[in-house]
Amino acid sequence: MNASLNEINQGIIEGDLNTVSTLVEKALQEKVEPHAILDAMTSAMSEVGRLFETGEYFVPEMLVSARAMQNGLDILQPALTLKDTQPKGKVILGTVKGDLHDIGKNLVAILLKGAGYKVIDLGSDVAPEAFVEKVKENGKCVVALSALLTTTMINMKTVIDALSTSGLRKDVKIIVGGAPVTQEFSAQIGADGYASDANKAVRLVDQLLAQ
Ligand code: B1M
Repeated sequence: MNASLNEINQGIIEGDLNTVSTLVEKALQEKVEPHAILDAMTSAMSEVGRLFETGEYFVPEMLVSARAMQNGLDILQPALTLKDTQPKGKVILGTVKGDLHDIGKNLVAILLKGAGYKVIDLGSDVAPEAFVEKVKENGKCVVALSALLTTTMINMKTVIDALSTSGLRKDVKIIVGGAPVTQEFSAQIGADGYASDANKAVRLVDQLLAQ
């Protein structure tokens, strides 16, 4: 990792809120490849997770690191997004009920926008009824569900069931992702596909809409 990427990585681990935005801005000015900046940022969050698991970090430390990461993403986003293109399709995206983790979901949103999709981001801790309402408003689309907790991933099935009960399941393709989610779980709950990271989520949406 080069020196500026290393500084960004450390800034996120240490939860250095203002420094991270400034460093990302500087790296972009120095023409560092935006995806390399993103990789340095996501690997910092994995390290934060490791520090939490080993008891060196607690929830407040995780929270400031997450804020530093989000500040950096806000600066990076324009460099990863296509401008003035006709949308290729619509994606309704959210982290499921009970789950506040939104960075992975935000990354999926940024890369989908970057690939030319219109993204309707419902945020985190989203109730199944909110997905149903948005699908009713928007018609045929992709519904993309994120979950980071083993205790909330089952709420993805609740969303799928709510869409089926409302008669909307046939109008949507449903994709799922997030650290505890697997291909097997995706098949088990009746989703149309699983992606292990945000880049793969974009490729999966491309494939599903091409069918
Ligand atoms: Co939380 N947390 N957290 N946390 N947190 C994890 C997830 C955890 C693994 C940490 C650990 O123990 N090592 C653990 C979960 C254990 C489990 O269930 N197996 C955990 C826990 C336990 C908790 C609390 C319960 C802690 C507590 O209160 N005691 C609590 C729960 C709150 C709640 O949600 N109800 C909690 C709270 C928090 C904070 C609020 C402090 C903060 C989140 C802030 C925020 O998001 N705004 C936080 C953080 C930051 C983390 C870690 C450290 C980092 C998550 C992250 O942003 N990663 C995390 C540890 C870890 O992941 N190693 C942890 C970076 C992000 C880019 O990766 O989100 O995985 P990720 O997204 C990836 C892929 O998963 C995928 O693409 C991305 C990469 O390209 N992906 C998709 C994600 N969504 C996708 C959707 C798709 C496709 C791919 O298609 C739709």
